[in-house]
Amino acid sequence: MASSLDTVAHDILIGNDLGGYTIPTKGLYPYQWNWDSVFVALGFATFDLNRAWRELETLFEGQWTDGMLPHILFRKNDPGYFPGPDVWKTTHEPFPTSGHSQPPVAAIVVRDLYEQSPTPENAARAKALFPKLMAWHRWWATYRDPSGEGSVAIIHPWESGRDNLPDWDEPLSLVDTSGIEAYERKDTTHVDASVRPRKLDYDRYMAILQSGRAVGWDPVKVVENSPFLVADPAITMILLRANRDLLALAASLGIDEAKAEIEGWIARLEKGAASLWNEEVQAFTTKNLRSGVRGAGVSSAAFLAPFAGVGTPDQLAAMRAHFDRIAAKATFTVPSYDPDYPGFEPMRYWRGPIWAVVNYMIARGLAESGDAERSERVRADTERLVALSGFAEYFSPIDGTGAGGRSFSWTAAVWLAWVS
Ligand code: 2M8
Repeated sequence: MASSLDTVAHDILIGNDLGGYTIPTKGLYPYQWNWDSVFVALGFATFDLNRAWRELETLFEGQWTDGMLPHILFRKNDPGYFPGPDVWKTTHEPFPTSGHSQPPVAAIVVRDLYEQSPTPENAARAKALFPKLMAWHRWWATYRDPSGEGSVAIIHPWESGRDNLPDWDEPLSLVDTSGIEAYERKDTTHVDASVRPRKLDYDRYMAILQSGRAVGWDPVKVVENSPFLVADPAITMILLRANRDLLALAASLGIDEAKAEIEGWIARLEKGAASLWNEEVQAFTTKNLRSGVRGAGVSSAAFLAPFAGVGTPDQLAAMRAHFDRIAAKATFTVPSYDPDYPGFEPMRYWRGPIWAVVNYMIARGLAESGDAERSERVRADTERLVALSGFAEYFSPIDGTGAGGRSFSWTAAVWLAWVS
């Protein structure tokens, strides 16, 4: 029988549905976001599979001709969000978008939806999305491995989805902000500034955005021109996982001609993920491709290794040791950043708070790799957080306080698909 929180979660998804696509939350994020929509589809799939497919289909309406799937789709202008379409100045038709991408979780969920109900009708929908997924994954492979090491490089912290992660501090410190245009933030009119990125971060975000805009968002020139170019273990591992699911989907759908190309991507990403092992931190961390400097602490990305199917036995043992140390210290798992690291801030966005969608991926990987105990700890903690603070955007790992936007779509979706 559905609990009252299930009903609330269901109503949040319905309430944030603007007609075939869903916004993350009203006010703060009034557009369709890339990885938010994918998790939202998982939530819809628990009560309306047709609507779940629709979410993914509308998301891919934003795909560029070069294969890139943007991080925001601006279907209609909303002055409550900054930076909007007039700042990005992209040329996608029939509606504008942002100029870079976000974590490529879509193939994972397309496989889930198809396997939930492998009818001829759902096979047709999966087959229609398949070439679009291929084009997006090919875009990452073509343009985002400038080091040739196999890891995925991002050109903006927003592309990582983990906007103000402490690991971006060093690469961001090299970004020249002297040429930025005057701008006015809108996020801090919706939520408290103390739980959002700082002004200095936003200045740097704007400088990077302007560098992409200056080259017309050309995929090669963007990488050459960006003052920020960092290999991200989270995107590397998510793309690896997504390619494994894409390969399995190709096999179920009988699309044999895609096999060799996807296998090639998988081999490269396995090498790339391995290259991000940081011996000093004993975890997979970021790498600044401009300065060579490695991320100095353990972020939640480190725990995605089982989800991606990477890590030697020693590396996975080190990951479990970090998990147990952090779990003993924090009341709730999994903080976005190590509470023992000086850059940790329990309420400031991606510098410490817990995100239900990241917990979902971590727990799913742990369960799949046979670690039922740690997986259940993450699930139960997520359940306690929502019971305590509702469907917040993110939560303090120390006392469970909710922060950011409320009635948040992906928190509700993950609740329905996994927690409850
Ligand atoms: C946050 O990012 C946006 C920019 O993309 C923002 O702060 O304006 C991040 O948490 C990101 O991962 C998420 O997709 C987005 C919408 O929930 O909000």
